[in-house]
Amino acid sequence: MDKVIALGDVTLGEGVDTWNTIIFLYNSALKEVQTKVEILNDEFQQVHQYNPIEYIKSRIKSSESIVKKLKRCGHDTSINNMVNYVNDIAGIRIVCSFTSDIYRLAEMIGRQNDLTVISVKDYIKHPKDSGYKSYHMLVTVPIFLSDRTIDTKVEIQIRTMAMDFWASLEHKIYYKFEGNAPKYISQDLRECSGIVSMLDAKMLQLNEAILEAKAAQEEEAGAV
Ligand code: 0O2
Repeated sequence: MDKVIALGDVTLGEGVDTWNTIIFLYNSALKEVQTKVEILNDEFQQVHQYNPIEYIKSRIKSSESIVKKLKRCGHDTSINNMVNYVNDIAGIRIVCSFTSDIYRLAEMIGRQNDLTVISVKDYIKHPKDSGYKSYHMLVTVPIFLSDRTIDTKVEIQIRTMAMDFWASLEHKIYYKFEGNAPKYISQDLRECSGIVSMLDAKMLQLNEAILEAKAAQEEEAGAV
């Protein structure tokens, strides 16, 4: 097999052609990871008659957002810097019903042989000051081209529907105020984040109670 190289180790030019090649690679990486996740979900459905995933969204970060992020982190705007310092150019968001599904999926993703997990940030066990909760995995996936193989980064965010609802709203507010939202709004958002956790815990508990009740009913029916 050809040598596998990391995208960050490739010497990159700064022209339109390089840009297009890079975006092609990130798009290919997104497709690869999305397919893997869909297969895991289908397998789970087949074995356990249950889908851990409610929906999946994927996107390539816009050039404006990439430039903003580079500047925010004090880097010059170059294609090399974008590849080396912006980890979420290719991003996939997996939205689950229950918190337990998040960890189950993360484990299944981590066990995929051809994915390399670079880092994990558990903002569920350790929420951000804003109240943000989500499970982030930075992985690389090999993209097999005709003459070489390039390991390409994808950020995977896994969260519940309630966490996703909160994060979408907070994202809108954050950007409206460019990070300077009035204190009472940030405070309210943190409180809402607590409510999200309570809702997630209650829904998980309810689901477990439903499964137990159903199993008991079936056992009873079988005994008759
Ligand atoms: P956008 O506009 O959503 O793309 P890193 O270099 O990876 O260590 P980074 O990128 O800050 O540093 O990593 P992190 O913390 O994993 O955040 C990556 C993404 O998670 C963000 O991308 C957001 O999408 C999301 N995120 C992180 N914190 C928050 C938060 O407090 N609120 C919301 N709503 N989303 C958050 P971007 O590029 O910052 O933003």
